[in-house]
Amino acid sequence: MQVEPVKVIDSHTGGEPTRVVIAGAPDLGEGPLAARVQRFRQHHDAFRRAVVNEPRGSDVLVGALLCEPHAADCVTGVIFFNNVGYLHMCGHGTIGLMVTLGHLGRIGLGRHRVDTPVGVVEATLEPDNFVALANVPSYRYAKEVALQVPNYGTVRGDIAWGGNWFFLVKQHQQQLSAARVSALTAFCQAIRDTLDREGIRGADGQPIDHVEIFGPPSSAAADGRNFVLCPGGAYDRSPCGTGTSAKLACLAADGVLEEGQVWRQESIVGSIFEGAYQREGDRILPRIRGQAFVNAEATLLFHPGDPFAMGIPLPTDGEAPA
Ligand code: PYC
Repeated sequence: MQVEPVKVIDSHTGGEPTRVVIAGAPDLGEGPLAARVQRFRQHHDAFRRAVVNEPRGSDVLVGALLCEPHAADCVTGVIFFNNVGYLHMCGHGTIGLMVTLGHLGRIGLGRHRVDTPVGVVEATLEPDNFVALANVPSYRYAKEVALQVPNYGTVRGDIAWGGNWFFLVKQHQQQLSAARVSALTAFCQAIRDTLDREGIRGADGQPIDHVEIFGPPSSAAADGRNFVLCPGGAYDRSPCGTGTSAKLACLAADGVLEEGQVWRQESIVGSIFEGAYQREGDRILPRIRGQAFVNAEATLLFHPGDPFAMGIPLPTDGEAPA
């Protein structure tokens, strides 16, 4: 069991929390970050649970473990994780990370490279806690895949990569309002269960672990609203950086958003990310801009007599996390 205290800084990006581990993390060795995630998963998964699961954390919390970058000229490496496993990339988390590094005085305003398990991303720290993230190349993998979803009937959606795998649904009977979070969660969970049952996956057989549904915005300040179900069952309070990248890839593929044109994506709690893209071959290069605030500096303590010092295990713990 972990005994050394762990230093963390909490922030939120459009309402979605990120907990950056700045000291006390296990040593994951050297090499590409994709290999280091495997070591994290195989040898230190209890640390993940201890940082983000109850009783210290909650289902919605995303953890960010800082590590030495492998790629050249990066200000840091980062591995994102949540209540059930590891994220390939995290947009809101990178925005929170940049504001956190700024808060610590480790970076100044301007452009910085960050190493992640799915490649280097660039993020620009701007005044007033805004961050513009140049995310990984994104693309639509499949268009209008029809699912027979128990209790909901036929649901059609696109499969797209935006740094994580998404199933994106434009047409449905759901009203997107914060008061309907339970119903929206049940709908998206039923979609994800169907994807799993039918063996529908992203490229290289990767699980589609995020479901994103769309509706009209609540005001003229945005172009659309979304609700995003994350892998561990929580919904994203932010408009989801990787989800907005996947959305941009679909808008680009449908020819309804021009290169450089801004798409303002509203979340279910009303926060907004601005997104735009440039084409690169058959991919797009998404740029996502949002704002984050540091809201706690804390030390996580591990009492030897605490039966839940390493977090309350979920029923899925012990299964291979995504
Ligand atoms: O912002 O990319 C994101 C994200 C993924 C899961 C939660 N937030």
